[in-house]
Amino acid sequence: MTAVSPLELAGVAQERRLVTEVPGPRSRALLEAKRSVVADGVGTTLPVFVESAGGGVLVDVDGNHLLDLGSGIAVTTVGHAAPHVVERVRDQVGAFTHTCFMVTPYAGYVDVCVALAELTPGDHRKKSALFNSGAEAVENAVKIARVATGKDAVVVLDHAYHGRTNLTMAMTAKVMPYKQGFGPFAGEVHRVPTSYPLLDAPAGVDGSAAAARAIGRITTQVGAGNVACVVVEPIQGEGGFVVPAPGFLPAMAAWCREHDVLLVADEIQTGFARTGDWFACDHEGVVPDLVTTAKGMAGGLPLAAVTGRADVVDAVHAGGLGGTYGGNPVACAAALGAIEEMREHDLVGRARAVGTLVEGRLEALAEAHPVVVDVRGRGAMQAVELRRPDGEPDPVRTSAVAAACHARGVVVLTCGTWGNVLRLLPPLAMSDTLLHEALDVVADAFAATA
Ligand code: PLZ
Repeated sequence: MTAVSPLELAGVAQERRLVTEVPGPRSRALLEAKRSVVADGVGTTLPVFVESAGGGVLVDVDGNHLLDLGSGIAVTTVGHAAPHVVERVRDQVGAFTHTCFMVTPYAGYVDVCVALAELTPGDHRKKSALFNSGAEAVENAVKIARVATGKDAVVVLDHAYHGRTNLTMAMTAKVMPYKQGFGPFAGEVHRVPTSYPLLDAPAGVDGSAAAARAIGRITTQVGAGNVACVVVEPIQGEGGFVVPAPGFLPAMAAWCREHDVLLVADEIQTGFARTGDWFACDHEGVVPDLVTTAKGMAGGLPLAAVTGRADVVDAVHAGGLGGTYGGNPVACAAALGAIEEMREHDLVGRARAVGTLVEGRLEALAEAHPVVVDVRGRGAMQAVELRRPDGEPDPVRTSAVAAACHARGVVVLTCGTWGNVLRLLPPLAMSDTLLHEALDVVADAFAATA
């Protein structure tokens, strides 16, 4: 699929067009207003205020058309206003907006759980519970794992990101900005080394050696008999788009199985077609006991889930899981629409094609600019890591490149423990033509900041 035509674009012209500087005067005025009433703790990557969006294009209040290589942090995988999402959400809002599933249920919630059981890794019997945000899903996966195993300890990896709530802050690695000053954090969270091929090189290509290192740490410092779950992002998101060396995840999964430890895959950023599989675990045939999902699942509406082995999920007593809004009917309608788009337009295949295109362009960048020391990712989740000639991370150049992209009308995001990774997460509704144009801009941004 090279054209965008199968996906409705909400009347938004699919082009980059700048009519003012970025941000323009209207956005700057709104930014002033934001400053006076919105908490400073809520940051802004690029202060253009959006008025409409469709396909791969954001239109701001000044009339600028920006190309979106961020998808609102991996959320608008199907585009910003995909027809099945819009249609189902409209119908649902017209019918009813809320009952609370725990009070009087509705079919949409059950339908989403059916889809989750079908699509998540493994063909065992699965059950799900729905929540509002990724962090809430991770919290609940830990609750379930603790009840199901009767154990307390949670093992997480270096560079992990799992959220901003108290437990998930403890699980997240990076202190600034996520944890600084917000402690004390939840207990019984233990961090072990992960597989980071660039930094582990040359041994880094051996995923089983990296797993042995992690397992050694768990064994000596936590004790397998105390561990409820090991939580992994199959490709790390905020931590730097770190793809573990082949064999790492299968070895961790095998160790978990052997020791009555549950493997929780946090697929909140990687899930739902993003990586060119339905889930990133599928790539190596890893079947986790529990999977957390959110983001791309619901085409922009807030919805998250924990899906897992029925016997594990059902270890929790009735009433132990829930929340007022979890699995809100409008969000469920959006998820059903987003999944329909993914199935109808083979967005899993499209993500692979996007991966090939983007990776090729990034490899060319790496050849031209020695600051790019690694090109990595899978499918429509690709990144470059930037380091100085002395090998130290280069967050300064990374932000300069991002700023240069923004000024030219292309939205890109950074990530990584050292802020030295430029990541690309285009909507899968974006055409090859627009992707190439956006990548031309990224290349210009590298040249302009050299
Ligand atoms: N797990 C793997 O990527 C969210 C956070 C951005 P919520 N990532 C974007 C920010 O600065 O807050 C994420 C994730 C993984 C969990 C989460 C948390 O999901 O929906 O943001 O709570």
